[in-house]
Amino acid sequence: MGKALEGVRILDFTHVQSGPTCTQLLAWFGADVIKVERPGTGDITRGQLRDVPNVDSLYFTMLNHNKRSITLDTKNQKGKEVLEALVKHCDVLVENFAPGVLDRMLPWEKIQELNPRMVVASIKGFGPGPYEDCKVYENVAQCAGGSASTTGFRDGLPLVTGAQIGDSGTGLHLALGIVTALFQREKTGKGQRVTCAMQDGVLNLCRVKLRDQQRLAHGPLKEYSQFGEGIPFGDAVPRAGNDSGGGQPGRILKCKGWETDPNAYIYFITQAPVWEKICDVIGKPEWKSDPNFAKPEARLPRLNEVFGTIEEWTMTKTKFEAMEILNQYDIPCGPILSMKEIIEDRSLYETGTLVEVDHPTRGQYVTVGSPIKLSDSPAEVVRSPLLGEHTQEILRDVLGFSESQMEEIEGSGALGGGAHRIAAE
Ligand code: CAO
Repeated sequence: MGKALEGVRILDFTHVQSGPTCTQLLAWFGADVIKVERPGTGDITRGQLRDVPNVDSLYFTMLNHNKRSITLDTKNQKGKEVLEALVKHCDVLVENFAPGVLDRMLPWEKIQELNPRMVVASIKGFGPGPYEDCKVYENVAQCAGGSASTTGFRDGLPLVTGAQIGDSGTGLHLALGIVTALFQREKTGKGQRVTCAMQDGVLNLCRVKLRDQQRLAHGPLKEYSQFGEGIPFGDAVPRAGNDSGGGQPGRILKCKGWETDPNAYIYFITQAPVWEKICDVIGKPEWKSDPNFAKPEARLPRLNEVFGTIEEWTMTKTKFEAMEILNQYDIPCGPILSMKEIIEDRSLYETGTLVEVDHPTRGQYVTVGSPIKLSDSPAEVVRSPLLGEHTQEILRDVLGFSESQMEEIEGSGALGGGAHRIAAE
């Protein structure tokens, strides 16, 4: 059996992170992703945060696997003709330009005229409204989508998170929108526009905080530590530190070695069904019948005492020892893993979650493989393309241009004066 998205061809105008995560996902599942890049520079991330001189950055390589690259100046007359030919030969156009750029490059009406089956998918920072014309990067989206105001500690600044929920999160949303539109096209024969605003994507991932905003009207949020500390709530959802966002209270607790190891911690959840086991493990069997601790509701005002006592126990164990013991009793918990620990975990390579990739100019590096595993369409990770590596191949094999047509296009400067050839060599 072939790959799930085999036969789907994507015209990829994405750059930086949000859009490329989306098209990388589709490429993993077998779509032919043709990344169109500006001659000379290409995706700006090729040169950003470089660790090795003159080599595509990890920023770029880790977001652009399994794609082909063509350099094309879409502002050049011949380049425009190539672009229109590509539209006719592709199923989906994906872009995350600043607002208005695609309309200037190739308006929706023109795309429909060229290829009524085409799905056009866009990421923007904001949806229609007061901010629709704004350019947006990851942390702007985290701030505008409600994440930053609810992340961090009550007495500290709003915090952005290391998880790229604005960029990669929106890319994921868009990928689902694209396959959904393709599924509908099977029935209607028509393409449609798919749009995802990064603010909306972040908010979708922060919906439990919007839940809490509405619960505030009916009283304090008792599972928040500040309730037990007697600190009144204001009119907006506060930052909750490491409190669990759900109905089972949780905290990050110190483990053996925390004084010197910044990651010697464990996340511990006092799940109600295993409360009695927790009491036994931490040496507090009397809490099982104590009215102040026996029932979840009774524990809520005492979370500092509960977790303080549990922490006295976790501090006698390393995070891995604690994990091993707690798992025997089905007590939900998780070690705080550093990126160093993750990259050294061989079991993640066995599942394809981490992958070692060979790159012609960089050598070997590690990347994150597909977190979505399809039994009949395994996602093999193929290195990212060099700038313009597939320009000739795409003009010839996808668009069917003859040698003389290709020479004419090349002569017009639309491909960047041969820069693609040099890069490919
Ligand atoms: N040939 C010729 N011109 C090209 C081209 C090509 N192959 N590819 C792009 N361009 C041109 C565009 O046509 C546009 O020109 P005009 O403004 O004259 O029409 C120009 O490049 C700029 O594109 P851009 O606005 O997308 O790039 P930017 O650096 O100004 O902005 C960003 C970058 C990310 C802020 C903006 O694209 C954006 O807001 N995108 C939407 C939100 C998003 O995805 N943000 C996440 C990025 S990851 O953190």
